[in-house]
This record gives sequence, C-alpha cells and structure tokens, in this order.
Amino acid sequence: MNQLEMKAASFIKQCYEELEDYEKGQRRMKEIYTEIAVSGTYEHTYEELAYGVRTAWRNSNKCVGRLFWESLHVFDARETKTFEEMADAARRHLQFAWNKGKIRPAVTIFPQRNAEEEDPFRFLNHQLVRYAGYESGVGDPASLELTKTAETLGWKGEGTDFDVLPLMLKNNRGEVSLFELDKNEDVQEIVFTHPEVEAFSSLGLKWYAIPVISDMELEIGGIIYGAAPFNGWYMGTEIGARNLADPFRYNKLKETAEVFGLDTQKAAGLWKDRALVELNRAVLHSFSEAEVSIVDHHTAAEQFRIFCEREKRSGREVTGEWTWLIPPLSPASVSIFHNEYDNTVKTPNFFYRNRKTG
Ligand code: HEM
Ligand code: NRG
Repeated sequence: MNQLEMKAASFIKQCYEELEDYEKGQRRMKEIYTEIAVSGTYEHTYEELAYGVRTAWRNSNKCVGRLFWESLHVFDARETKTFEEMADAARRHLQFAWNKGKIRPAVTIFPQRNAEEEDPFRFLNHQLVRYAGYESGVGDPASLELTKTAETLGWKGEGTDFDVLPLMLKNNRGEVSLFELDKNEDVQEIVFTHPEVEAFSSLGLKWYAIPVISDMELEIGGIIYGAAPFNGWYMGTEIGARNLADPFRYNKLKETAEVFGLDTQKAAGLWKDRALVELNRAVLHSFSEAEVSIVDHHTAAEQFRIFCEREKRSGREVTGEWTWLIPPLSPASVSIFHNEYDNTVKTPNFFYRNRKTG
C-alpha cells in the first residue's frame, strides 16, 4: 500500500465505524483503491467530508471551543471553478455564519489539492475579515505583509485603524484576484462601550464579529484541502487580552488605563492587569448588548471540561495543547490550567501551510 492508500484506509475505517455503517465502509474502501489505482487520488463523499471536517475540529489541540464539534455546518464548494465563484462562496459563508448575531459554526470546503501537489484555489488572507496594517503605525500590525500584498495588487485602504482587507484569492496558475467585501452584507462589527465608564467610548475601539480562519489546510484521509475557511464565535480574551492589548498589536492598555484614571507609573499598582480586566469587560459587554455570540473564558473552560468528559465517555482520548488552551487572562482561575493534556496530533486535522510532511 502506498501512503495515500494507508491514510485513506485508516480514515474510511474510522469514519464508517463512528457512523456505524461497516458494510458501506468496506464498499467505499474497494472503490477508493480502484480510484487511486486509476487516477492517483480519490474524492470524498459529502458524508465523509462532513464527518472528516467535524473530526478535524474535534482533533484541534489548540481549540478550547470543541464541545460543539458535531454542530459544524459544512458547505461543499468543491465544484468551484472561478475566482467569482470562490468569492461568492466566501460571502455566503460569512452571511450564513452571521445569522443576525446568533453565530453558526461553519466551514466551506474548496477543491482538494491535485496530484501535482497544487491547490486549485486558496486564500492569501489569514481570516476572511481582518483589518489592514500600515507602516505608519495605523491599523493592525499583524496585517502589514498582507496589506502590502493588497496594495501591490492595486488596493488602497482608507487609512483608518479598522480598514477591512479585501479577499485575496490565488489559483494554481499563480494568478491572484482581489474582491472587496460588502460592508453591510458581509462584515459585521461591534463598537466597544464599557458597562459603567462612558469615557471608554472615546478610545474608538471596535472589532469584527466573526473569526474565519482562511489560511490553514485541512487534511482528511490523506487528501489536503488547501482552502477550507472555518468559523466559530470569539472567546472574549482573543480580542480583549490579545488583539487590542498585545504590545505588537493594537497596544491599547495604556490608553485604557488612562480612561480609568489609573497611575501608569508604578508597575506594582497593577494598572496593566486592571486595564486588561476593564478592556475584557467592555468586549463581553458590547457583544452581549449587540446580541452577538461570544463566550467568556470561564464559560469556555467549563464547556471544554464537558467536552473532555463526553469524549472519555465515547471511548476517545482527548488531545490538547495546554499552552494554547489556557486563556491569556487569569489562566490559573480555570481548571484547564491545573490539568495536563496529551499533545499528540491526530488526523483529520487543520494544519498550518508549508508544514514539513510526516
Ligand atoms: C483555536 C475558541 C470554533 C478550530 C482556538 C482558540 C480559541 C478558540 C480561543 C485559540 C486562538 C488563539 O489563541 O489565537 C473557539 C471557540 C469556538 C471555536 C469559542 C466557537 C464555536 C472552532 C471551529 C473550528 C476551530 C468551528 C474548526 C472547524 C480551531 C483551530 C485552532 C483554534 C484549528 C488553532 C488555530 C491556530 O493554530 O492558529 N479556538 N473555537 N475552532 N480553533 Fe477554535
Ligand atoms: N485569535 C484569533 C482567532 C483564532 C481562532 N479563534 C476562534 N476560532 N474563536 C483572533 O482573531 O483573535 N473560531 O473558529 O471560532
């Protein structure tokens, strides 16, 4: 058996065992061996694709949100032939996920990598919605490179701290195409206010509602999907303790502390910690007022504990990466901190691009 046959066999066995259709598994395996012998590769049925990607989420060691893995909505966009169709599918994904604020976890799966190891299509964007960053210090410094790429392709942002980058799509002929998202239909944002301190609004902070990671590859049974953007909802700390707080991102702790009249001279007065808490309260408060899904880190940790329990009851070992699972705010206040996790990487899974194969 070659590598692909072995990976396919192991996936198909697991898939139909979990779906409790052993005979179909046998039948599919025969078909797949023939398909590989004839064409060098094979295609998943929709059922295999949906099971595979839900399992990839379940196997995502860094993800604290895995309790809901079975509810993932799967869009099959494997028939995508043009950049226009790809942009349409991305926009459909955003609008479905938004659901008037009651965010629905979803994934859109584009054509698989071919026998020549090329992705028919992929996203250059890290997330479908993300803010541009400029050398002048305006915007999100994490987007400097991508913003330059967009500018090279003729895009020009307004120059605010929150310019939404265009979709940047690449095909296997090396062509790249730019699409602006619709600011009303595709992109939803939450403006941040503080539950008690009105002056907080003067910071002019906001964030987009839905994180849709678009630059990871999905591996199912030896098949790689180089474009498979996925979303859930935010955990508040991702925005309040990292995106807006990291010194190399929006770096807003000092300005936040000043709004609250804290003395930023003495480190031991813990002004950074106090500013972090208020910033995170503002994020959770504002999403909640706007009736947009978000989870605080205490609730998320509790949900993760339930996920671990359920997995155990189903006879499966949970794998996890502790350094990512703990929240960046008050980590020792959640149970995850006091547990150990096995960081074995199972497949199906999501991977960074250009990983060393193994
Ligand atoms: C990472 C929460 C849904 C796959 C993460 C992280 C958080 C999180 C807090 C760490 C992010 C960071 O520190 O940058 C959640 C919540 C969800 C959710 C609250 C709500 C439903 C999903 C879904 C998928 C997924 C639907 C895939 C289908 C992943 C992966 C990572 C991750 C692959 C690692 C990303 C990386 O390496 O950069 N998640 N997640 N998550 N999540 Fe989830
Ligand atoms: N920290 C990143 C997003 C990473 C994934 N987080 C999720 N995923 N919640 C950020 O933009 O802040 N998800 O699929 O819900």
